[in-house]
Amino acid sequence: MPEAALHVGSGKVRELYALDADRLLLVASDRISTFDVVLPTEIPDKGRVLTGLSAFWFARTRNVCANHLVSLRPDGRSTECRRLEMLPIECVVRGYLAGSGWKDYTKTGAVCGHALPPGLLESAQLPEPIFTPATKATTGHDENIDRARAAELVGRDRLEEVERASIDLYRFASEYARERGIVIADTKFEFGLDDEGRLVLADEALTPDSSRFWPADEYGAGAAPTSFDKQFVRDYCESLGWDKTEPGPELPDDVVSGTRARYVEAFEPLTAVNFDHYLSDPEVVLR
Ligand code: Q0Z
Repeated sequence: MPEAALHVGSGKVRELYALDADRLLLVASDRISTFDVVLPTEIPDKGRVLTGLSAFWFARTRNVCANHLVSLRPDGRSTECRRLEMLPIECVVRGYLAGSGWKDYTKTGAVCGHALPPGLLESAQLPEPIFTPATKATTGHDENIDRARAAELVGRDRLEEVERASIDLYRFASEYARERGIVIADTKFEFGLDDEGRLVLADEALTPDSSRFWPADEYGAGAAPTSFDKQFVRDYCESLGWDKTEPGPELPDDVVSGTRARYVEAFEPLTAVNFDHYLSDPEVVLR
């Protein structure tokens, strides 16, 4: 199998290779970041959980929006995808008031130009999911942008199309996940265009790395819920008094095993696939 593949990009925890002129290989590592720093300790199988979940959602949402997935590789951590012309915006959908959305709301009563009812508590579910686009920052944090700026970047009609697709995808996935014990508080999609100019969902989708996953049984408005996947890592890092600059701390074995278990606990109820079964036959999540 090892075919010539040119490395074309690195994310914090993923790598991108070109297979040929119109195919890319997206590889998810087991690296984990917290407070925007990649830690020196890996979480075994994290890349496989995220790749399997993403592939699962691509299979389930193909009638909501076309996507870039061509095939899931036997290693379970890499996917072959169609090479697209990527749109220069991050398509964030928020169903709950968390992170920068909560901060904006406390200051202005609105989130990225969406006026909201007064008196909402931190983590409250919004009356309707809202679309809050951002620009892709090459360094540091993505920057929220208003509709006018987003329309300048992708065009007015395309913006309407990605907003509808993003909200439809979020509604589908968040309802599905909520019935299985997971709140998807918000999520970030990336889209591209194929040679015919059709909108295609790309990148990873609806994973705990691109979304806030909360355990539904711990969810309540008025507090910041625990993170489904990274809470042990955050708590451990906070206990060290680490200043959150490079380099990050090594993780002890119990934090690693607890965190790996959390990823598997997100994967199994969502996909209805036993994770060991996924490891022996990744395509099970596409069926
Ligand atoms: C995704 C990224 C990663 C670094 C480009 N289907 C596609 N067509 C064209 N470009 C992309 C995709 Cl997914 C594309 N990224 C994000 C992913 C490492 C950067 F794994 N950049």
